[in-house]
Order: sequence, then structure tokens, then C-alpha cells
Amino acid sequence: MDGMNIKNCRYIRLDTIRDGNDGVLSIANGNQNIPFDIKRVYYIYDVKHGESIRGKHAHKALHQVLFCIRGSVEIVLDDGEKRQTVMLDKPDLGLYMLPGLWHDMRKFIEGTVLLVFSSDYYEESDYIRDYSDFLKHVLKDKKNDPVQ
Ligand code: T46
Repeated sequence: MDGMNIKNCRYIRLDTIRDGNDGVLSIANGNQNIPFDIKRVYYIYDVKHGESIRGKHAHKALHQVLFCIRGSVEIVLDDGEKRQTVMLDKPDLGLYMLPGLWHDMRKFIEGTVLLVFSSDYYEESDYIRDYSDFLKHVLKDKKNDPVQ
């Protein structure tokens, strides 16, 4: 697990139960190892291998944890000051993304399934889909909370 050098995100490792040759069971509990009440679960799959880039937005209030439960995908994270690319390719290793984090998902290999636990229902008004609006949003937050 590489170090995380940017704000508003961290890894979450799920507890797993290994059953010899009979497989592994990974457990996600809302308000426990997933640090919010899970209101919505969605998953992304059948992404064309190659140039597809999803995401390209930030959220104002939504908390999410991403798990790549099959295959692999790169997540590019940007907190408005720094940018980091992380690879998700382990079913028990989640990426917790807090509000105020620009992200995109790219380099899906064939057969990848990206599972997302979300703290709220889908609400388009929670999305910031323009990068310059995101930078303004981050700057506004910093002025309100200068110790960040
Ligand atoms: C995120 C990343 C990781 C809905 O109607 N309901 C839903 O619950 C979701 C997630 C999406 N939609 C609609 C909105 C768009 O018309 O489905 C369409 C595709 O959504 P979007 O382009 O936002 O998909 P991604 O893969 O770019 O982003 C998704 C989530 O939307 C987003 O919150 O953080 O996965």
C-alpha cells in the first residue's frame, strides 16, 4: 500500500476471512470500517479497456469508498494543491474519498468491476464537474478553515 500524500482521502483495508482453498470473504460494515452510514451502493463495469476516463469531478458533501473487486483501475486524485495516482487492484483494499477531492478513474483493464459505497443518494447538485470551479471551492474552504 503506497503512502497517501494528499488531503481528503485514505485507504481502508477490510477484515478478511480466508477459508483455505475455498476462498476469501471480505467484510464492510457501515459506521464501522466504512466510516459513514451507507445509503447507496453502485458498481461500474464493462468499461472499454484503453482510453475510457470516468469521474472528472469532485463532490461537495458526499463520502465514498471505492473497491476494485475485480481487475484493476488507476484513480487520479487531486486535492487542489497536489495530485497523486493510485492503483486499485485488491478486493479488500478500499479508497476512502472525502468531499473536496477531484478524481478520475482510468486504465480499467478488461473485466474490471469497481464497487462504490456512498454516504448519500445520487444528487447532481453535489457534483463539481468543472475543474476551475473545483479550485474556487477548495480555496473558499481554505479561507473558512485556515488550519487545514
Ligand atoms: C463518483 C465516481 C467514483 C445516477 O443516475 N445515479 C447514480 O447513483 C450514479 C452514480 C450516476 N447516475 C447517473 C449520472 C450520469 O448521468 O449516471 C450517469 C453516469 O454518472 P457519472 O458520469 O457521474 O459516472 P462516473 O463513473 O463518472 O462517476 C461515478 C459517480 O457518479 C461519482 O459520484 O465519485 O463514480
